[in-house]
Amino acid sequence: MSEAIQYDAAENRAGLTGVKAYLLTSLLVFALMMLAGVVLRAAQGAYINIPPEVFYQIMTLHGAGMVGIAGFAGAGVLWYFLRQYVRLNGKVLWLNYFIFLGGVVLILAAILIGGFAGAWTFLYPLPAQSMGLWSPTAATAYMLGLLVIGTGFLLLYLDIGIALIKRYGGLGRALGVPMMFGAKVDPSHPTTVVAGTMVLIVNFTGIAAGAVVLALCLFNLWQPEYKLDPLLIKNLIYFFGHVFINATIYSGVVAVYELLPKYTGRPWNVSRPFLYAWGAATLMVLAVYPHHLLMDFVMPPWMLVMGQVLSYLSGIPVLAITAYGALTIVYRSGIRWDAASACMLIAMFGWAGGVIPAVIDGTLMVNKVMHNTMWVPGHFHFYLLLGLLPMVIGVCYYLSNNRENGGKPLVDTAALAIYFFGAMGLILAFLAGGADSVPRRWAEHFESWRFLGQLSAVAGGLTLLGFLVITLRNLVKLPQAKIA
Ligand code: HEM
Ligand SMILES: [Cu+2]
Repeated sequence: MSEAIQYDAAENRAGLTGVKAYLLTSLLVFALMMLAGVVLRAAQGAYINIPPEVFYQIMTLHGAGMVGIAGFAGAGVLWYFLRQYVRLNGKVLWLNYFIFLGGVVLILAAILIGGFAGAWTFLYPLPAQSMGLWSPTAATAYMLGLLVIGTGFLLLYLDIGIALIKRYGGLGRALGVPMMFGAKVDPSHPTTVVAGTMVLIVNFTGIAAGAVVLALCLFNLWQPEYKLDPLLIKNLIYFFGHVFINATIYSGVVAVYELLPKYTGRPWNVSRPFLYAWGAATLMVLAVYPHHLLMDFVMPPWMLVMGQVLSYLSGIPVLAITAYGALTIVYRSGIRWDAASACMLIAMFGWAGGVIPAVIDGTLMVNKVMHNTMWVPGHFHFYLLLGLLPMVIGVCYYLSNNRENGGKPLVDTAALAIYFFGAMGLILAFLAGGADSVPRRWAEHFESWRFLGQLSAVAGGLTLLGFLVITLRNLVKLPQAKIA
């Protein structure tokens, strides 16, 4: 069922250099965007003084840059492992790489030259009504940039989708649907194929919705008499945004499924609970997004109730089955610890830890108080900094160290520790701000809030420092690493 795909030399080279390019580009962009984040926190802590419109430009850059590169890095990780089981096209991987860069240029121009500062969520009618801060051209460049990036991703997913269908005779089979409903469970069906199929289904849907809403907003920008329904637009944007950022983790988690078995010498086989969890997540990730609209009282009540109830259910099954699987596979396995295997365990911690404040905020009564406070950046920085990023970093280390085997240089251990504790400090200060009702997305903070900003500026600086060392180490080793 799962004998590995054979690639010829040229295909192999295109694909594997592509994977390296994705990973290294991601590390560099993550580092640059972290610097932007530290600047934001330093400004909120009044360590530095920047004009509010510049704060919002940097915030837009940080938000859009981080979300985009998170998706890009997740795609690189998923692609690398999935190509073992289905025949993926390295040229399409590269095509998406260059389309992505093209989109980035548009977005950078919109923000840095055009002064666009409408936040990565481009909530209608903000891009069109800038109160003179940016022109419709700048807003166009920004939204066109997102549209271009989305198109690249859709092409990449198209190739993945075709490959999955060719190999497994349908997406349902790849996801393991027949095995959920009675067919004998085939333990050799790859976990990565199940996860990859889920990501493909949800992210294709999410990005397609994103493309629709971007096209509508672009049209409105140049034909202002063509009015849009703000509530519908907000629903579409958050549907897209929720799915896209969640899909980054669901892509990255295949690293855990693939690497832990290699480090422990124990297989990670699919089981019925595993398939149920991923099957349920496929549906729920698409339906949970109204938890972003809990304070929009004009929403149909049933949707808000669905948003709350699914918030409890949506993330939990896959997280539980993965965390449980990870713990049982590691327990008494005599696992070989190095930077890569340590990252996988940090990732499980960060993902699980970040889900807790997320679920709390998905509760209507809590959201009444916590909505748009620092609690929100608190939860998503938790599972992105300590969940997704360790998955990506771990894969970089795994590929960099390949064949060198063993050895855990002190510098890597130290860099990871600094990164970890810096990120924890940053996250806890965000959450403490949330508990104190400090609003998110405010350029200027009251005197009494500044201490938390200063604390996080230092913690964020440490995070960046650790991450820079990690980046440099991989920048030196990964390009020459022989990977298969
Ligand atoms: C050194 C690390 C980081 C620092 C210091 C940092 C700092 C910040 C700050 C200060 C904000 C604005 C908070 C506010 O609403 O007032 C923010 C927002 C945000 N950050 Fe980070 N961040 C870091 C890493 C990351 C990472 C790794 C990601 C994703 C992979 C990320 C994604 C975001 C997103 C999506 C927003 C929301 C922007 C918006 O509200 O429009 N950040 N960050
Ligand atoms: Cu959400």
